[in-house]
Amino acid sequence: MLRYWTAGESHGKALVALVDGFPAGVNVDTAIIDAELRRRQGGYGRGGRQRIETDRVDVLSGVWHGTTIGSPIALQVVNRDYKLETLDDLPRPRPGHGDLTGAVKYLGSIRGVLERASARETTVRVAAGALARQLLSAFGIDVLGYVVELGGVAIAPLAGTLAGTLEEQRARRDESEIYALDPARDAEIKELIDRTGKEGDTLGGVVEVRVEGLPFGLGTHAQWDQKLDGRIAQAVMAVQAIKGVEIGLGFEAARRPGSQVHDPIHYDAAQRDTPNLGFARPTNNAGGLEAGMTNGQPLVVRAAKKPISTLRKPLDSINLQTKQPEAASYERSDVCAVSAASVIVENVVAFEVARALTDKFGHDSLNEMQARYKLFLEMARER
Ligand code: EPS
Repeated sequence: MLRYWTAGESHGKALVALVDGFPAGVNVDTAIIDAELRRRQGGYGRGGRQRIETDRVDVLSGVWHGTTIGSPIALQVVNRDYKLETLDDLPRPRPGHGDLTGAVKYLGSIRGVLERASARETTVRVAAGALARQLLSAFGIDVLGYVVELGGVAIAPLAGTLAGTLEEQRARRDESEIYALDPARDAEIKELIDRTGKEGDTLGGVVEVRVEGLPFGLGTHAQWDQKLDGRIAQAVMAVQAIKGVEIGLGFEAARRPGSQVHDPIHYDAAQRDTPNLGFARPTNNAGGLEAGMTNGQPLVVRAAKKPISTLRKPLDSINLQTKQPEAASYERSDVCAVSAASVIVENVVAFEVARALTDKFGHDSLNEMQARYKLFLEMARER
Protein backbone atom coordinates (compact mmCIF):
# COMPACT_ATOMS: atom_id res chain seq x y z
CA MET A 1 0.00 0.00 0.00
CA LEU A 2 1.21 3.51 -0.84
CA ARG A 3 1.20 5.60 2.36
CA TYR A 4 3.27 8.08 4.30
CA TRP A 5 3.99 9.34 7.77
CA THR A 6 5.58 12.57 8.88
CA ALA A 7 7.81 13.57 11.78
CA GLY A 8 9.22 16.82 13.06
CA GLU A 9 8.45 19.88 15.18
CA SER A 10 7.91 23.44 13.93
CA HIS A 11 11.15 24.69 15.52
CA GLY A 12 12.95 21.34 15.62
CA LYS A 13 15.90 20.39 13.41
CA ALA A 14 13.91 19.20 10.42
CA LEU A 15 10.65 17.84 9.09
CA VAL A 16 10.58 14.40 7.51
CA ALA A 17 8.09 12.41 5.41
CA LEU A 18 8.54 8.68 4.98
CA VAL A 19 6.76 7.51 1.82
CA ASP A 20 6.29 3.75 1.65
CA GLY A 21 5.01 1.62 -1.25
CA PHE A 22 6.00 4.06 -4.00
CA PRO A 23 6.54 2.27 -7.34
CA ALA A 24 9.97 1.82 -8.92
CA GLY A 25 10.85 3.51 -12.18
CA VAL A 26 9.47 6.99 -11.57
CA ASN A 27 11.85 9.82 -12.42
CA VAL A 28 11.93 12.23 -9.51
CA ASP A 29 12.39 15.92 -10.23
CA THR A 30 13.09 17.66 -6.93
CA ALA A 31 12.53 21.04 -8.63
CA ILE A 32 8.83 20.11 -8.90
CA ILE A 33 8.71 19.39 -5.16
CA ASP A 34 10.62 22.60 -4.34
CA ALA A 35 8.22 24.64 -6.48
CA GLU A 36 5.28 23.34 -4.45
CA LEU A 37 7.16 24.05 -1.20
CA ARG A 38 7.78 27.59 -2.39
CA ARG A 39 4.11 28.08 -3.23
CA ARG A 40 3.13 26.76 0.19
CA GLN A 41 5.32 29.41 1.79
CA GLY A 42 3.65 32.13 -0.24
CA GLY A 43 0.24 33.73 -0.64
CA TYR A 44 -0.74 37.12 0.76
CA GLY A 45 -1.06 37.41 4.54
CA ARG A 46 1.76 35.12 5.66
CA GLY A 47 3.87 35.93 8.71
CA GLY A 48 7.54 36.38 9.59
CA ARG A 49 8.50 32.69 9.57
CA GLN A 50 8.36 32.50 5.79
CA ARG A 51 10.99 35.25 5.54
CA ILE A 52 13.36 33.03 7.53
CA GLU A 53 12.76 29.76 5.68
CA THR A 54 13.54 28.74 2.10
CA ASP A 55 12.05 25.27 2.13
CA ARG A 56 13.93 22.74 -0.02
CA VAL A 57 13.51 18.99 -0.17
CA ASP A 58 16.38 16.60 0.41
CA VAL A 59 15.65 13.07 -0.81
CA LEU A 60 17.42 10.83 1.71
CA SER A 61 16.52 7.40 0.37
CA GLY A 62 14.62 5.36 -2.20
CA VAL A 63 15.98 7.09 -5.30
CA TRP A 64 18.97 6.00 -7.38
CA HIS A 65 20.27 8.05 -10.32
CA GLY A 66 17.13 10.19 -10.15
CA THR A 67 14.70 7.26 -10.34
CA THR A 68 12.69 5.53 -7.63
CA ILE A 69 13.71 1.94 -6.84
CA GLY A 70 10.65 0.73 -4.92
CA SER A 71 12.13 1.18 -1.46
CA PRO A 72 10.91 3.67 1.16
CA ILE A 73 11.51 7.29 0.21
CA ALA A 74 12.54 9.64 3.03
CA LEU A 75 12.01 13.33 2.29
CA GLN A 76 13.58 15.93 4.55
CA VAL A 77 13.10 19.69 4.85
CA VAL A 78 15.51 21.38 7.28
CA ASN A 79 14.18 24.15 9.56
CA ARG A 80 16.41 27.22 9.45
CA ASP A 81 14.54 28.49 12.51
CA TYR A 82 15.69 25.57 14.65
CA LYS A 83 15.55 26.81 18.24
CA LEU A 84 13.35 24.32 20.04
CA GLU A 85 15.85 23.71 22.85
CA THR A 86 15.87 27.41 23.76
CA LEU A 87 12.10 27.97 23.68
CA ASP A 88 10.02 28.33 26.85
CA ASP A 89 6.58 26.96 27.48
CA LEU A 90 3.48 29.09 26.87
CA PRO A 91 1.63 30.01 30.07
CA ARG A 92 -1.81 30.85 28.59
CA PRO A 93 -3.44 28.47 26.07
CA ARG A 94 -4.62 30.04 22.80
CA PRO A 95 -8.30 29.27 22.03
CA GLY A 96 -8.64 27.25 18.82
CA HIS A 97 -5.18 25.65 19.04
CA GLY A 98 -4.44 22.29 20.64
CA ASP A 99 -2.73 24.11 23.55
CA LEU A 100 -5.19 23.44 26.37
CA THR A 101 -6.45 20.06 25.19
CA GLY A 102 -3.00 18.70 24.39
CA ALA A 103 -1.44 19.91 27.66
CA VAL A 104 -4.23 18.17 29.58
CA LYS A 105 -4.18 15.00 27.49
CA TYR A 106 -0.41 14.51 27.65
CA LEU A 107 -0.12 15.82 31.24
CA GLY A 108 2.62 18.06 29.89
CA SER A 109 3.51 21.43 28.40
CA ILE A 110 1.74 23.54 25.79
CA ARG A 111 5.03 23.82 23.89
CA GLY A 112 5.23 20.04 23.55
CA VAL A 113 1.89 20.04 21.73
CA LEU A 114 2.01 23.24 19.68
CA GLU A 115 5.34 22.38 18.09
CA ARG A 116 3.87 19.32 16.42
CA ALA A 117 0.34 20.66 15.92
CA SER A 118 1.69 23.67 13.98
CA ALA A 119 0.84 23.87 10.30
CA ARG A 120 4.58 23.95 9.65
CA GLU A 121 4.22 20.14 9.49
CA THR A 122 2.29 20.48 6.24
CA THR A 123 5.61 21.28 4.55
CA VAL A 124 6.44 17.60 4.22
CA ARG A 125 2.85 16.59 3.43
CA VAL A 126 3.20 18.89 0.44
CA ALA A 127 6.54 17.26 -0.41
CA ALA A 128 4.96 13.78 -0.32
CA GLY A 129 2.06 14.98 -2.47
CA ALA A 130 4.38 16.66 -4.97
CA LEU A 131 6.29 13.37 -5.26
CA ALA A 132 3.01 11.51 -5.84
CA ARG A 133 2.06 13.97 -8.61
CA GLN A 134 5.06 12.78 -10.58
CA LEU A 135 3.49 9.32 -10.61
CA LEU A 136 0.11 10.80 -11.58
CA SER A 137 1.57 12.75 -14.47
CA ALA A 138 2.83 9.49 -16.00
CA PHE A 139 -0.89 8.64 -16.37
CA GLY A 140 -1.94 12.06 -17.68
CA ILE A 141 -3.57 12.96 -14.35
CA ASP A 142 -3.26 16.62 -13.36
CA VAL A 143 -4.22 18.37 -10.12
CA LEU A 144 -4.99 22.04 -9.49
CA GLY A 145 -5.83 23.79 -6.21
CA TYR A 146 -7.02 27.38 -5.76
CA VAL A 147 -8.85 29.69 -3.38
CA VAL A 148 -12.57 30.21 -4.04
CA GLU A 149 -13.55 32.24 -0.99
CA LEU A 150 -11.63 34.30 1.57
CA GLY A 151 -12.92 35.99 4.72
CA GLY A 152 -16.51 35.44 3.54
CA VAL A 153 -15.86 37.01 0.12
CA ALA A 154 -16.55 34.66 -2.81
CA ILE A 155 -13.88 34.91 -5.49
CA ALA A 156 -15.32 32.08 -7.62
CA PRO A 157 -15.49 30.32 -9.94
CA LEU A 158 -17.13 27.34 -8.37
CA ALA A 159 -17.05 23.71 -9.46
CA GLY A 160 -18.10 23.07 -13.02
CA THR A 161 -18.15 26.71 -14.07
CA LEU A 162 -14.46 26.97 -14.95
CA ALA A 163 -13.52 28.26 -18.35
CA GLY A 164 -10.42 26.98 -20.16
CA THR A 165 -8.10 24.04 -19.67
CA LEU A 166 -6.44 23.19 -16.39
CA GLU A 167 -3.22 24.68 -17.79
CA GLU A 168 -4.96 28.00 -18.52
CA GLN A 169 -6.47 28.01 -15.05
CA ARG A 170 -3.06 27.26 -13.54
CA ALA A 171 -1.57 30.23 -15.38
CA ARG A 172 -4.33 32.48 -14.02
CA ARG A 173 -3.87 31.16 -10.50
CA ASP A 174 -0.13 31.70 -10.64
CA GLU A 175 -0.71 35.36 -11.51
CA SER A 176 -2.74 35.81 -8.34
CA GLU A 177 -1.12 36.56 -4.97
CA ILE A 178 -4.21 35.02 -3.39
CA TYR A 179 -3.92 31.84 -5.53
CA ALA A 180 -7.46 32.43 -6.82
CA LEU A 181 -8.48 32.13 -10.47
CA ASP A 182 -9.31 35.80 -10.86
CA PRO A 183 -6.19 37.96 -10.35
CA ALA A 184 -8.35 41.07 -10.96
CA ARG A 185 -9.85 40.50 -7.48
CA ASP A 186 -6.44 40.48 -5.71
CA ALA A 187 -6.40 44.17 -4.71
CA GLU A 188 -9.75 43.95 -2.94
CA ILE A 189 -8.82 40.75 -1.07
CA LYS A 190 -5.37 42.05 -0.10
CA GLU A 191 -7.00 45.15 1.33
CA LEU A 192 -9.29 42.94 3.41
CA ILE A 193 -6.32 40.95 4.72
CA ASP A 194 -4.37 44.14 5.56
CA ARG A 195 -7.33 45.66 7.39
CA THR A 196 -7.93 42.46 9.36
CA GLY A 197 -4.25 42.19 10.30
CA LYS A 198 -4.23 45.78 11.59
CA GLU A 199 -7.21 44.92 13.77
CA GLY A 200 -5.20 42.05 15.29
CA ASP A 201 -7.53 39.48 13.73
CA THR A 202 -7.24 36.60 11.22
CA LEU A 203 -9.19 35.23 8.23
CA GLY A 204 -10.24 31.82 6.91
CA GLY A 205 -11.63 30.74 3.57
CA VAL A 206 -12.56 27.98 1.16
CA VAL A 207 -10.20 26.20 -1.25
CA GLU A 208 -11.05 23.93 -4.15
CA VAL A 209 -9.07 21.15 -5.82
CA ARG A 210 -9.76 19.79 -9.28
CA VAL A 211 -8.20 16.57 -10.62
CA GLU A 212 -8.45 15.83 -14.36
CA GLY A 213 -7.52 12.81 -16.47
CA LEU A 214 -8.82 10.24 -13.97
CA PRO A 215 -9.82 6.80 -15.24
CA PHE A 216 -12.93 4.98 -14.10
CA GLY A 217 -12.71 2.89 -10.97
CA LEU A 218 -10.21 4.38 -8.50
CA GLY A 219 -11.50 3.53 -5.04
CA THR A 220 -14.19 0.93 -4.42
CA HIS A 221 -17.80 0.66 -3.29
CA ALA A 222 -17.05 -2.64 -1.56
CA GLN A 223 -15.63 -1.61 1.81
CA TRP A 224 -16.18 1.61 3.77
CA ASP A 225 -12.56 2.39 4.49
CA GLN A 226 -11.54 2.06 0.85
CA LYS A 227 -14.17 4.37 -0.62
CA LEU A 228 -12.17 7.14 -2.27
CA ASP A 229 -14.50 9.94 -1.12
CA GLY A 230 -13.98 8.77 2.46
CA ARG A 231 -10.22 8.60 2.08
CA ILE A 232 -10.05 12.02 0.53
CA ALA A 233 -12.27 13.47 3.25
CA GLN A 234 -10.00 12.02 5.92
CA ALA A 235 -6.82 13.32 4.32
CA VAL A 236 -8.28 16.79 3.81
CA MET A 237 -9.94 17.04 7.23
CA ALA A 238 -6.59 16.08 8.76
CA VAL A 239 -4.98 19.25 7.40
CA GLN A 240 -4.54 21.81 10.19
CA ALA A 241 -7.48 24.24 10.55
CA ILE A 242 -9.76 22.46 8.05
CA LYS A 243 -13.30 22.26 9.45
CA GLY A 244 -15.31 21.00 6.48
CA VAL A 245 -14.94 19.01 3.25
CA GLU A 246 -17.30 18.84 0.28
CA ILE A 247 -17.19 16.75 -2.88
CA GLY A 248 -18.94 18.04 -5.99
CA LEU A 249 -22.08 19.93 -4.99
CA GLY A 250 -21.44 18.95 -1.37
CA PHE A 251 -23.93 20.49 1.09
CA GLU A 252 -25.79 22.14 -1.80
CA ALA A 253 -26.88 18.66 -2.99
CA ALA A 254 -28.95 18.32 0.19
CA ARG A 255 -31.00 21.38 -0.75
CA ARG A 256 -32.02 20.33 -4.28
CA PRO A 257 -34.39 17.70 -5.67
CA GLY A 258 -32.70 14.64 -7.17
CA SER A 259 -33.40 15.74 -10.74
CA GLN A 260 -31.14 18.76 -10.17
CA VAL A 261 -28.39 16.82 -8.45
CA HIS A 262 -27.64 13.63 -10.36
CA ASP A 263 -25.64 13.81 -13.58
CA PRO A 264 -27.37 12.29 -16.65
CA ILE A 265 -25.41 9.65 -18.60
CA HIS A 266 -24.85 10.22 -22.33
CA TYR A 267 -22.63 8.39 -24.79
CA ASP A 268 -20.36 10.19 -27.22
CA ALA A 269 -18.25 7.85 -29.36
CA ALA A 270 -15.87 10.73 -30.13
CA GLN A 271 -14.75 10.65 -26.47
CA ARG A 272 -14.17 6.88 -26.46
CA ASP A 273 -10.41 7.24 -26.20
CA THR A 274 -10.49 9.67 -23.30
CA PRO A 275 -10.57 8.54 -19.66
CA ASN A 276 -14.39 8.81 -19.62
CA LEU A 277 -14.48 6.08 -22.35
CA GLY A 278 -17.26 8.02 -24.13
CA PHE A 279 -19.63 8.10 -21.13
CA ALA A 280 -20.13 11.85 -21.23
CA ARG A 281 -21.91 13.58 -18.35
CA PRO A 282 -23.41 16.99 -19.14
CA THR A 283 -22.98 18.02 -15.48
CA ASN A 284 -20.52 16.96 -12.78
CA ASN A 285 -22.46 17.56 -9.59
CA ALA A 286 -21.08 14.30 -8.19
CA GLY A 287 -17.60 15.83 -8.33
CA GLY A 288 -16.19 12.79 -10.13
CA LEU A 289 -17.13 10.21 -7.49
CA GLU A 290 -20.08 7.81 -7.39
CA ALA A 291 -20.28 5.02 -4.77
CA GLY A 292 -16.73 5.80 -3.65
CA MET A 293 -15.25 5.25 -7.12
CA THR A 294 -14.02 7.71 -9.74
CA ASN A 295 -16.47 7.89 -12.66
CA GLY A 296 -14.23 9.25 -15.42
CA GLN A 297 -15.17 12.86 -14.65
CA PRO A 298 -12.95 15.45 -12.95
CA LEU A 299 -12.70 15.10 -9.18
CA VAL A 300 -13.80 18.28 -7.38
CA VAL A 301 -13.08 18.70 -3.65
CA ARG A 302 -13.63 21.78 -1.50
CA ALA A 303 -12.35 22.45 2.00
CA ALA A 304 -13.25 25.12 4.57
CA LYS A 305 -10.34 26.53 6.58
CA LYS A 306 -11.01 28.32 9.83
CA PRO A 307 -9.07 31.53 10.59
CA ILE A 308 -5.68 31.03 12.26
CA SER A 309 -6.14 30.64 16.00
CA THR A 310 -3.25 32.85 17.13
CA LEU A 311 -4.66 36.37 17.47
CA ARG A 312 -2.57 39.48 17.99
CA LYS A 313 -5.57 40.88 19.85
CA PRO A 314 -5.97 37.79 22.01
CA LEU A 315 -9.17 36.19 23.27
CA ASP A 316 -9.87 35.37 26.91
CA SER A 317 -7.86 32.55 28.39
CA ILE A 318 -6.55 31.52 31.78
CA ASN A 319 -3.07 31.22 33.25
CA LEU A 320 -2.55 27.47 33.60
CA GLN A 321 -0.48 27.92 36.77
CA THR A 322 -2.71 30.33 38.66
CA LYS A 323 -6.03 29.47 36.94
CA GLN A 324 -6.69 33.22 36.89
CA PRO A 325 -8.22 34.88 33.80
CA GLU A 326 -5.66 36.41 31.43
CA ALA A 327 -5.45 37.11 27.70
CA ALA A 328 -4.20 34.20 25.58
CA SER A 329 -0.48 34.05 24.77
CA TYR A 330 0.68 35.39 21.41
CA GLU A 331 3.37 33.75 19.26
CA ARG A 332 4.44 35.02 15.81
CA SER A 333 1.81 33.89 13.30
CA ASP A 334 0.02 34.67 10.03
CA VAL A 335 -3.05 36.82 9.36
CA CYS A 336 -4.23 34.52 6.59
CA ALA A 337 -2.94 31.19 5.31
CA VAL A 338 -5.84 30.27 3.02
CA SER A 339 -3.62 30.47 -0.09
CA ALA A 340 -1.14 28.10 1.57
CA ALA A 341 -4.05 25.80 2.45
CA SER A 342 -4.93 25.57 -1.25
CA VAL A 343 -1.43 24.21 -1.92
CA ILE A 344 -1.61 21.78 0.98
CA VAL A 345 -5.06 20.44 0.11
CA GLU A 346 -4.03 20.15 -3.55
CA ASN A 347 -1.08 17.99 -2.62
CA VAL A 348 -2.80 15.81 -0.02
CA VAL A 349 -5.57 15.08 -2.54
CA ALA A 350 -2.88 14.22 -5.11
CA PHE A 351 -1.39 11.71 -2.69
CA GLU A 352 -4.75 10.00 -2.06
CA VAL A 353 -5.42 9.76 -5.80
CA ALA A 354 -1.97 8.25 -6.33
CA ARG A 355 -2.68 5.79 -3.55
CA ALA A 356 -5.96 4.75 -5.19
CA LEU A 357 -4.17 4.45 -8.54
CA THR A 358 -1.63 2.04 -7.04
CA ASP A 359 -4.43 0.11 -5.30
CA LYS A 360 -5.94 -0.56 -8.74
CA PHE A 361 -2.87 -0.99 -10.94
CA GLY A 362 -0.24 -2.24 -8.48
CA HIS A 363 2.71 -0.45 -6.96
CA ASP A 364 5.77 -2.49 -7.86
CA SER A 365 6.89 -0.59 -10.95
CA LEU A 366 5.67 2.19 -13.19
CA ASN A 367 6.06 0.01 -16.29
CA GLU A 368 3.82 -2.71 -14.92
CA MET A 369 1.28 -0.15 -13.73
CA GLN A 370 1.15 1.44 -17.17
CA ALA A 371 0.71 -1.93 -18.90
CA ARG A 372 -2.13 -2.82 -16.54
CA TYR A 373 -3.69 0.60 -16.98
CA LYS A 374 -3.63 0.25 -20.78
CA LEU A 375 -5.11 -3.25 -20.58
CA PHE A 376 -7.86 -2.03 -18.25
CA LEU A 377 -8.81 0.78 -20.65
CA GLU A 378 -8.96 -1.69 -23.55
CA MET A 379 -11.11 -4.16 -21.59
CA ALA A 380 -13.39 -1.43 -20.23
CA ARG A 381 -13.92 0.01 -23.71
CA GLU A 382 -14.92 -3.42 -25.03
CA ARG A 383 -17.19 -4.45 -22.16
C1 EPS B 1 4.03 27.82 9.53
C2 EPS B 1 5.06 28.11 10.37
C3 EPS B 1 4.81 28.63 11.71
C4 EPS B 1 3.60 29.55 11.70
C5 EPS B 1 2.38 28.93 11.06
C6 EPS B 1 2.63 28.05 9.91
O1 EPS B 1 5.97 29.29 12.06
P1 EPS B 1 6.26 30.09 13.42
O2 EPS B 1 5.42 29.48 14.50
O3 EPS B 1 7.73 29.92 13.64
O4 EPS B 1 5.89 31.52 13.11
O5 EPS B 1 3.90 30.70 10.96
O6 EPS B 1 1.75 28.12 11.97
C7 EPS B 1 0.58 28.53 12.46
C8 EPS B 1 0.15 29.75 12.42
C9 EPS B 1 -0.25 27.49 13.00
O7 EPS B 1 -1.32 27.83 13.54
O8 EPS B 1 0.10 26.35 12.90
C10 EPS B 1 4.25 27.25 8.21
O9 EPS B 1 5.42 27.06 7.80
O10 EPS B 1 3.26 27.00 7.53
